[in-house]
Amino acid sequence: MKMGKFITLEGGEGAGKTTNLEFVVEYLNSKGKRVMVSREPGGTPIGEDIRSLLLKKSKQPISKDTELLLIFAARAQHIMEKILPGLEAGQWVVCDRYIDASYAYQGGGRNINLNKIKLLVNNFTNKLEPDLTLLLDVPVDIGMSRVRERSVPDRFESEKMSFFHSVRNSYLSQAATFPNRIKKIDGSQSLALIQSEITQYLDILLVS
Ligand code: T5A
Repeated sequence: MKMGKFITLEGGEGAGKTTNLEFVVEYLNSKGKRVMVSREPGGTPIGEDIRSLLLKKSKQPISKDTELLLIFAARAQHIMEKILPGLEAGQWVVCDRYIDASYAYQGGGRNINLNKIKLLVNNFTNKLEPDLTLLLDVPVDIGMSRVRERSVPDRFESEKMSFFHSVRNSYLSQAATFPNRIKKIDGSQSLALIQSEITQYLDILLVS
């Protein structure tokens, strides 16, 4: 059976993932691909409930291990209920964030040992890796000013600047470790330049 391809968009807060995800979907549709769009945390009814818990600011602190486990609970459901069935039906799945976000936010940002995260990846993701990850990289101050202009900050967006610097460094180190899969794009450029780079990566995937 011909499987679809799995593409993820990653980056810090306000990097432009959602904006460019729409472009990816339109481009793939224009090439005749059937595309399913999703996001993490979320993507399924259970996952969206978990997302609300994770993003909501509350007086009750969520421990970092609880946060990690909630994210992987949502992910396990997402993979089983939505991503794998979509890929098996030949759809291309385009997802706003996936496993790399856990290494960046929970590993880099929260300083959780990477082996703990790997254990969850190895046991609860069906070993499903993206075919292509577009990492939109922007300096933290640019990303945060975009986000703050837009809406009231959620629980993650309310973290200290040092948290976001660690997240960014962790993403950059993953991109350096997996250059074949993770394509780093300067997200502070104009959308036209960003999308012309994205098109080049998609064209390679379309013929592979
Ligand atoms: N999380 C998630 C974890 O901690 N671990 C995990 O494993 C996972 C999966 C929610 C949170 O969950 C955490 C991390 C997150 O904090 P989210 O909603 O996907 O995840 O994350 P956000 O980063 O909050 O999403 P945002 O919508 O804020 O950022 P985007 O999608 O990167 O940015 P976007 O496209 O909405 O753009 C933001 C603004 O900038 C403008 C846009 O028009 C928009 O107004 N913009 C540009 N302006 C000028 N030039 C450009 N090139 C621009 N690109 C975008």
